[in-house]
Amino acid sequence: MFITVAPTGAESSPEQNPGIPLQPDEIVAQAIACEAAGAAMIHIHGRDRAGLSTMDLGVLSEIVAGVEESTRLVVQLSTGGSVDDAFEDRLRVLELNPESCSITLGTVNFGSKVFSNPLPFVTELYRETIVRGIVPEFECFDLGHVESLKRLLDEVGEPATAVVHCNLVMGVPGGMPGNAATLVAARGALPADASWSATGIGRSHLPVMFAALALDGNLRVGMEDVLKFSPTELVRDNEQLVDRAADLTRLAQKPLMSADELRAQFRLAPRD
Ligand code: KMH
Ligand code: ZN
Repeated sequence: MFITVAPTGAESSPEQNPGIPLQPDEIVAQAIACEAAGAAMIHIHGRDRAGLSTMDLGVLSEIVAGVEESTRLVVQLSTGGSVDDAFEDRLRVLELNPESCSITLGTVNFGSKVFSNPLPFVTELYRETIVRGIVPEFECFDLGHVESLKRLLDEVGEPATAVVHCNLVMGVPGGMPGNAATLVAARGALPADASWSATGIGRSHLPVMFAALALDGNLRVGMEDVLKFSPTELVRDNEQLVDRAADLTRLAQKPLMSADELRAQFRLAPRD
């Protein structure tokens, strides 16, 4: 199995947790530590100088260049951005030809905001990944998104490298709850042979991780999803979260994949 780290996200602020890496050099430094702790893939969001979400290609390129120079992590760019990012900016991210990108399968309430993903936009994103040879990670925030994924695959065809990889994002206020029963249902509804990981937001982080391990799933952890390490303690940095996930994985006696092994599983070209 493998661990993805999502170090930054688009919504959280340093006031909530000063450990979130926002600027490219901070993200790269945490990426290096996370790879050493056991991560194989990194899910990247960009922030501007003020620390707000940006999909500026210059910022994203700087992060990608730094991560590629200092680690072997599989690079996944977010096309989700923040709830406020425009469709055209989210689509333009693919011009950077990352190895992987996220694609969310439907619109979902996101706390008091709306994370908008109309199906024509989702389809356009997906078609572009096929043209460019990018491995999509299908983000499912709700059970309905799993059904939309199956319809998308039926309509458009298989992904660029024929690997269907999904991430179940659980516990967003407005999405599916982060608990074992829902994970069992969502996992059961995925296309046969799909690769999958799960991530629990906030308080659902540990229950989702335990349930995913029990179901032979992969894990996504990181400060995009969780800012408290325990009810009384803030997360120090992303390495701390990857360390804990790697410890649990070892306890569960599941070998961890390296980034290059994940590349091979995703049928991506090997990196020099
Ligand atoms: N920030 C969320 C609204 C993704 O990266 O593709 C969307 C998100 C999903 O984080
Ligand atoms: Zn994200």
